[in-house]
Amino acid sequence: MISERKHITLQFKVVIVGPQNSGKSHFISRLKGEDQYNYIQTIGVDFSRYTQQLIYNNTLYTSNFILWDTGGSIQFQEINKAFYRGSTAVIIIIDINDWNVLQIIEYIQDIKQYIADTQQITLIANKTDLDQFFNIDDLISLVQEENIQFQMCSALLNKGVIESITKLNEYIIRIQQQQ
Ligand SMILES: Nc1nc2c(ncn2[C@@H]2O[C@H](COP(=O)(O)OP(=O)(O)O)[C@@H](O)[C@H]2O)c(=O)[nH]1
Ligand SMILES: [Mg+2]
Repeated sequence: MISERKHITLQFKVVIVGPQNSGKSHFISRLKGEDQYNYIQTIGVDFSRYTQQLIYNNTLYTSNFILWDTGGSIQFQEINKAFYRGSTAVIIIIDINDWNVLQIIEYIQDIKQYIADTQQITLIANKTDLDQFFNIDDLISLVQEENIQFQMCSALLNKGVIESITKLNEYIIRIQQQQ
């Protein structure tokens, strides 16, 4: 007898933070399948939805991401803390050409003050197309120690964007299956 595949629908809030101009809104525009990104500075927070289906352990998962795209620069990090409430995951998008390892780690530590251990952090190093970034080996080992997922992408070239979200989705589903 062929067993029927289970279908589970999930919905989770994901907050996207990072310094101004790191590519957060461009990243989301790619997820939404837009070919052209028209730059508009994000004021406050923009909301979008992204749905992805995955089969995991013979179960079909439909994951509805509610994405909170936060505006503002690093000085306003304090303001973002209210946004983290109730989120399953926090995606930090940085411009990899802009910052060194120390600056990135400091930024992550700052955010960690405001979120619980159960909220997954994914670090996304964007703008890999510019090719001016440092050797990332140190960064990778540091984030692994902190149980943070790491992805690289170029929103401009639409490379690694879907992969980043898929990896996060798989992680969330795995955790959910363990519960
Ligand atoms: N070269 C390059 N530019 C990018 C990339 N992603 C975003 N940008 C550009 O960087 C600028 C800021 O992007 P935006 O998404 O608005 O930044 P936000 O402030 O983090 O939302 C825009 O001109 C984007 O087109 C990328 O991967 N590579
Ligand atoms: Mg923006």
